[in-house]
Amino acid sequence: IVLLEDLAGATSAGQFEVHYQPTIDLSSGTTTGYEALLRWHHPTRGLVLPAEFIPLAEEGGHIVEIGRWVLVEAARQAAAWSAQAGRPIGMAVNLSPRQLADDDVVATVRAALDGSGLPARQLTLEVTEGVLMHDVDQVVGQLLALRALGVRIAIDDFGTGYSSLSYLRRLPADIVKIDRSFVQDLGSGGRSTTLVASIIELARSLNLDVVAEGVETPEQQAVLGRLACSHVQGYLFGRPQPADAQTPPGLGPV
Ligand code: G
Ligand code: G
Ligand code: MN
Ligand code: NA
Repeated sequence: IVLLEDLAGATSAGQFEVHYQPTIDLSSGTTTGYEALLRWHHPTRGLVLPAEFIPLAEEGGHIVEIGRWVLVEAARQAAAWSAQAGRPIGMAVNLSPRQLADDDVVATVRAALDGSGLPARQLTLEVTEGVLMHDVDQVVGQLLALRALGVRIAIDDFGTGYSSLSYLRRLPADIVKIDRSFVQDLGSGGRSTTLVASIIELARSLNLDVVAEGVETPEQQAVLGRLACSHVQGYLFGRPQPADAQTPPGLGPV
């Protein structure tokens, strides 16, 4: 309850910080972009992770203002890294259901792009099955309008929902992010390897890019390489960190 009240002034008080986790092209080993992951430096509680405050911010509606700030910040950072690297650096930003249901979301995204100069194709918006708990036609309409700007849509935590295949049918998407629970079990002899192989194949036939999340071991990386997974994310390649703690993406191998 204290947290919910504290959320109201947190954005203007500068208590939020974006951490960035690299996304790697598995065949070349280069960083192609980053995922923006929000952190809250609470004045008395210290670091609060999104699992604790995003649900509250959803409920209280603060997520719209917070999300706007994240988009502006992340787009600006991606534009700066792209200039530094001399090549396009992508940025993925998580959008919660309430943000996507907001009438202003398209204008918000466009403003973040315009303000930063980041080309729209370098921005990915990540959504989960939760968005389908709102009016499906409205959500699909918003996603189509966002895509019309040129941004890409990723289905996050893919495979964990009750009807992941139906999201692929209903949501306009460009990327699937394989949930880390599948990746964790890779190579352990269970069914996960077959499931991940199937997701990658499915994505390929639908012309979608794939990002495997939560890669922590060289063994998992090797299996994903054999399965020709295009992109990976995980502690093995980099933890979410502040921008100034990152190796600038243009400067040397990752
Ligand atoms: O590292 P991690 O604890 O950062 O993230 C936990 C969850 O919080 C993830 O499911 C992620 O999608 C969500 N999350 C992180 N940053 C943001 C954000 O800026 N906006 C929204 N809506 N969700 C976020
Ligand atoms: O739900 P979403 O995919 O947006 O959130 C990503 C979450 O996964 C964040 O909380 C991030 O910190 C976490 N994460 C990223 N890489 C790894 C990893 O290799 N292992 C584990 N356990 N968590 C990870
Ligand atoms: Mn995500
Ligand atoms: Na995810």
